[in-house]
Amino acid sequence: MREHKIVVLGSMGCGKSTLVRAIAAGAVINTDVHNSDRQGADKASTTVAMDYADIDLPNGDRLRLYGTPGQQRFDFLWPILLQGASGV
Ligand SMILES: Nc1nc2c(ncn2[C@@H]2O[C@H](COP(=O)(O)OP(=O)(O)OP(=O)(O)O)[C@@H](O)[C@H]2O)c(=O)[nH]1
Ligand SMILES: [Mg+2]
Repeated sequence: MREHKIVVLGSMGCGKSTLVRAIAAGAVINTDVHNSDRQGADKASTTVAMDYADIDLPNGDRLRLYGTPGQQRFDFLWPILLQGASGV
């Protein structure tokens, strides 16, 4: 079995968490909280740590899917989440 770590990058509100939730179709680690940054994007909630899901692929491999936070003040998390990634 091979593991594939994929990280979803993008600006605030572009749909990273929505993408992870849609692909996972099951259990997801979700760190969204009430959004108080209305200048960044006028949306109800925002990710403050990461999104995560692991998905079993049809060939037996495992996809480890991470979503970054989008707010600029959480930029420091991007290189941490990118460690060991095979795709973004
Ligand atoms: N128009 C449109 N909006 C969508 C679609 N899918 C998701 N959205 C909306 O786009 C927004 C994306 O929000 P998130 O998935 O939280 O975005 P994010 O990139 O995780 O945002 P942060 O965590 O705040 O950086 C939400 O308001 C969704 O309801 C779509 O297919 N079309
Ligand atoms: Mg998000």
